[in-house]
Amino acid sequence: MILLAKNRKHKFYQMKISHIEHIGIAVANLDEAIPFYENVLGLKCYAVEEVEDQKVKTAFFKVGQTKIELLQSTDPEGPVGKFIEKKGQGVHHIAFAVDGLAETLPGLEEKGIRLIDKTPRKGAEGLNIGFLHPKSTFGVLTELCEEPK
Ligand code: CMX
Repeated sequence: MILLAKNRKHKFYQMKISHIEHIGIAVANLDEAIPFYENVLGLKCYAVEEVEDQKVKTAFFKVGQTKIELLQSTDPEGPVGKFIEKKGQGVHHIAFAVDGLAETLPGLEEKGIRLIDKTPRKGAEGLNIGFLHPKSTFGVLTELCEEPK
């Protein structure tokens, strides 16, 4: 009953996810992690990019339509530096490709989801991105991404 009422309130808002855009994995050192993905898993690292405002250096691999994004922190006080300090290396976030990111974020906030980014900003590979806080998403840091139009 309560759920029905909630859904009715948000009947004009519909999230449109097409696929998992990437999975972000925090590693201590890219130079040590990349050979595992290339030589053991047989994937090809097609890009290495530093995202200064996120205090990370990233390495990308394609797995079908989805990518693996390795994240090495460039600053112990950055989000990935703090994550590794607290939890160690491992899965850091999951990113979904969505249509209409700018409309999606306020729609989620209206649903009571805690946003890290209230409006889209630029992420790796030129995508527009927005993060949802892990305390609102059952412990999984969740990113939404959209190709710029
Ligand atoms: N996944 C799940 N939980 C996480 C987390 C993650 N990746 N990062 C932090 N947390 C949890 C912590 O464990 C902690 O939980 P407890 O309070 O239960 O201990 C809580 O969130 C707060 O953590 P914190 O260490 O105090 O860190 P902050 O609150 O300063 O920051 C967060 C946490 C998620 C808001 C911050 O990391 C952030 O803004 N992340 C989004 C940006 C980002 O991660 N950028 C790097 C990737 C960039 C890219 O892909 O290009």
